[in-house]
Amino acid sequence: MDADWLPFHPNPTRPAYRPPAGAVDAHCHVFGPEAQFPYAPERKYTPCDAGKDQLFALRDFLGFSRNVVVQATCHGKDNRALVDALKASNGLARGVATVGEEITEAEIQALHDAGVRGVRFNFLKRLADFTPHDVLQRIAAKVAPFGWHVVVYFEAPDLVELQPLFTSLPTRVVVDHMGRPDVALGVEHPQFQRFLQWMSEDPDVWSKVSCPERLSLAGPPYDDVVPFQRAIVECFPDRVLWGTDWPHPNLKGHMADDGVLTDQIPKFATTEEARRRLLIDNPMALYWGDDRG
Ligand code: 0GY
Repeated sequence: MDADWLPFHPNPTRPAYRPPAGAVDAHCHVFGPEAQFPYAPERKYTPCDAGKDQLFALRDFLGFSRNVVVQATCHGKDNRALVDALKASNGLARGVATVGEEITEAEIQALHDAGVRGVRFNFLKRLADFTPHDVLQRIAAKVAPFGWHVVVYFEAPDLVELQPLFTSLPTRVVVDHMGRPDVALGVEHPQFQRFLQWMSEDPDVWSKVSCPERLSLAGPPYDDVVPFQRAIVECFPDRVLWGTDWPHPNLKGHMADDGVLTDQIPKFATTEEARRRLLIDNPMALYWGDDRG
């Protein structure tokens, strides 16, 4: 299978906005290299190789201190590339894995020791095959004793159907990319209001205010997504995370410039305190909290 999407930006802009010391890029991926870490046979797309050294170089270039590396569907339940990156990071990266219900306690412990702090459930039909909800509940029950959370990736119209599952999970639930709102509908539309309502009712729900490049209709610098990001950051300052989504798998049409994405941060996190929570306090509590005694 050939790569069927654009390669990551070869030469991102140096952002004018400099993140505070200790800032975390809390959503990014590593892909391969395929020769060392083959892609999963059941994958829906084949990415370009995007290894840990390139990720860590981008981190330094943009002015971030740490990464949270999220397992993407193209590596399936084979977390070796993720674990390899975490181990090479000198404690500066934590991870979110994909696992099956067959995982043993010893295997969870080994992932935990490598720096994994969550599992990801992916509900996008174009990315992953359906997994019965009782299987997902059993996975969540297995990882909950380790203090892990569940990262969920879904599209806004599916929240109604998925909310009972999410509410039943015994862990925190971290939503990828704001639950992919339809930007054309606007923040006042019941679809996005339902998302805000859910967050306000359930203190265990967090959201990443990431991926404007996937949601925007206007294109860079993605100003049409700012009202959505800003609404979530202002309502739930203690439960928001941000990430580049490097290397931006499956982007078609244009490739995101990670410097442009970084420069977007002050538009929706408009105070120094909001940015400190978004980029340092929240991700540190979620991913490095057990390091602090
Ligand atoms: C993202 C978004 C996408 C891909 C994946 O696991 C994945 O393959 O999450 C997407 O295609 O929208 O967060 O990287």
